[in-house]
Amino acid sequence: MKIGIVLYPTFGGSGVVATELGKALAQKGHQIHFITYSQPVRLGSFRDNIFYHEVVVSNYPLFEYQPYETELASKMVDVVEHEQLDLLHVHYAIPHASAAFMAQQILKSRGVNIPFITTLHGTDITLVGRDKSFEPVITFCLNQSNAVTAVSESLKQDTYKHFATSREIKVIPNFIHNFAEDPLVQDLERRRKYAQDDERIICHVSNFRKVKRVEDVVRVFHKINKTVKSRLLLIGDGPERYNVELLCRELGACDRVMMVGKIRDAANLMSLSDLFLLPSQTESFGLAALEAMAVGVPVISSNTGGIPEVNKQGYSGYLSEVGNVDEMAENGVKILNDDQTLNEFKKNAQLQARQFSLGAILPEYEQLYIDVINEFKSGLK
Ligand code: GMT
Repeated sequence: MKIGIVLYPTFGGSGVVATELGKALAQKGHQIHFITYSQPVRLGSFRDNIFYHEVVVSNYPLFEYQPYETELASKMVDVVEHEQLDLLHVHYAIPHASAAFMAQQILKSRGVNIPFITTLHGTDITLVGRDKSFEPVITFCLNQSNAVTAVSESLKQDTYKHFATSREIKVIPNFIHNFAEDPLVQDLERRRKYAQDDERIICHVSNFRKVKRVEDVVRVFHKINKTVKSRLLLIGDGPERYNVELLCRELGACDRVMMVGKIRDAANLMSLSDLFLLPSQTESFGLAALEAMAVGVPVISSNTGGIPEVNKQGYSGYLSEVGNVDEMAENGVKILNDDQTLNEFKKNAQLQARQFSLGAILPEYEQLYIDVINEFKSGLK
């Protein structure tokens, strides 16, 4: 198949999932055309069957806000026509689904027919999308998409709760392919750059937005460190970073907190740690937690949204109410206190992550593509 994938090219989970999906499909022989405003960070070097089409937004002085959605729709029209694509798959509803609908209608007027699939990722539904100003457009696009998928059952239910749609939404969970060979083996030489052998490493990865509650990460770490000597490794960057730094200073914890900023291969660093913290306010899935589990790192998380579909209570980690930092810290100590318990959780975390392996999830997307293309074609007859 020839598939156009529209995505955010950043470190965010939806961009990561879309890029990894495209790479895996290309490896299976499908032709993949990424359409977005800069080269996706996870794309790496180019491979067979992968093409990248950049959306360039004009900077005309009249525009206070650049018309990205219009440029994106035009680019989709151009790529579909000239590359003769079979399908468009857009990740994150805003504004990709409405741009896809516009492209589909323009193409139809030119005698080209193509279906599009919308994959919902999270805040396009739970935060941004719920904003009343977006509601009519999102509801319309959900109803117009040739298929809609959500990355968790929780996100599917949230969509029905917040939008006037009864259309079928298929749950296809996020996936992972980067498993540690042995969840109990760490690269000690590299680990020693971050902590001493008698210290635990606690880790968090995010875009440091409010919804991630990174201050809770610092508070939970600070409490754990009173009982179990630890270091905190913060990966990523974003608007909350300054508040997080202030809190570290206030708690006198700066010397034990390492902020490494945005890095491409976070899983590599995560594999050096012993515990992952994800205390988010809302999280449709929690891809970062899955990435940690795959390299053998247990997870202390909130029990919000789709996280309980990923992290299993008392098995791959523990879940608590949002904001319950005391319980999160107590559970962290339970896991980190002795090597035997920690190793049990490490093994379980990886076993749990295996349920979301690429090999299990990729065929679901491929089948969906085939079904949507066939159904669309038969509707044209
Ligand atoms: O919705 C967002 O916050 C952005 C999005 C992204 O691009 O990072 O994250 C969401 O999609 C990820 C991939 O499907 C999920 O793993 C994240 O849980 C989800 N984020 C939230 O729901 C806050």
